[in-house]
Amino acid sequence: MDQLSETARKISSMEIRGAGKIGRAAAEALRDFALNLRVQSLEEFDSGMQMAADVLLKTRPTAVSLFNAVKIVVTHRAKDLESAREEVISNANRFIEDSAKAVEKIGEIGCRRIKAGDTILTHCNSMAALSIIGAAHRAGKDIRVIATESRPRLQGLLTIGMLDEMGIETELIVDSAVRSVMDEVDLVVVGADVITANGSLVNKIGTAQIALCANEARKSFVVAAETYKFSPRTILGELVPIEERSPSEVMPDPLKHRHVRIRNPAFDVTPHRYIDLICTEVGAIPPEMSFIIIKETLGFELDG
Ligand code: RI2
Repeated sequence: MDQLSETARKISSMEIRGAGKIGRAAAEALRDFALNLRVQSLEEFDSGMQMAADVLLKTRPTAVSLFNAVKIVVTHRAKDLESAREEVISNANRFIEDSAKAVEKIGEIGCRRIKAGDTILTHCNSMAALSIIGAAHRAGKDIRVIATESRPRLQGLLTIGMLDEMGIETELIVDSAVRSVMDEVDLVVVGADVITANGSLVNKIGTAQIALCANEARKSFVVAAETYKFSPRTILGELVPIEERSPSEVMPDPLKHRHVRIRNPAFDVTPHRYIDLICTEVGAIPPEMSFIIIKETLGFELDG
């Protein structure tokens, strides 16, 4: 339990962050928990796993990768304790492996949309988006990247570090400079925390403004998202909860003003009409096809 609580704490505090990484960390924590769970019956095993799942699910309410990873790992058809344990462990290992392969495949698929000499704008720090950018660079397309700072957590600084490691020409801008540089941009490539059944995107705060700018300037807006970033529950009519984080992330010192409070929504919603393409590991799709992706790859949740 200690290890599981430690993973939950790290996800909550964003020491472990990025939707894909959160899913993989949850799968790893559940695998290790299952391995060490000392129980006598299948029922006790299932309720122990459910308790562990609940601890993880409480950490970040928006990222559906967490929910999908947990569901994929704990779902088993075994009829006895040891087979259930084995199945859960192999589910977790498969999820971790598939997730890494998916990110690579997205790079292969998405980089075909990038032309030699393109300038790409990206926001926050997405491994899936960086996979596309990295694949384009390795294909010798001579690209340039403009990365936003991504207040308040400044994940843009992680992005510029990774781009620099790859040897890609990069410029860092403050979030409010997006419109000023948009005329120089050929396409925007961002990651995803959630894709809904109607193809809308929930991603790091600021993404929706960037999509509006791109639309107004007639620039392509591309999303990089593994299929486990799609939300099955949105087919059932559920809205995606938007995580509001601590005001101290925006301003470390408490405000002296009595009538002012700081708000810190971590994500926003980009309507599907501003999205040109979603690159997944099973293909590049228009947002309108999201419903089909959910039905075909995540149908497990539709029974309740
Ligand atoms: P990958 C991040 O959320 C960003 O919003 C990013 O676009 C998204 O996860 C996907 O990241 P946070 O954990 O899975 O920083 O593509 O809040 O790495």
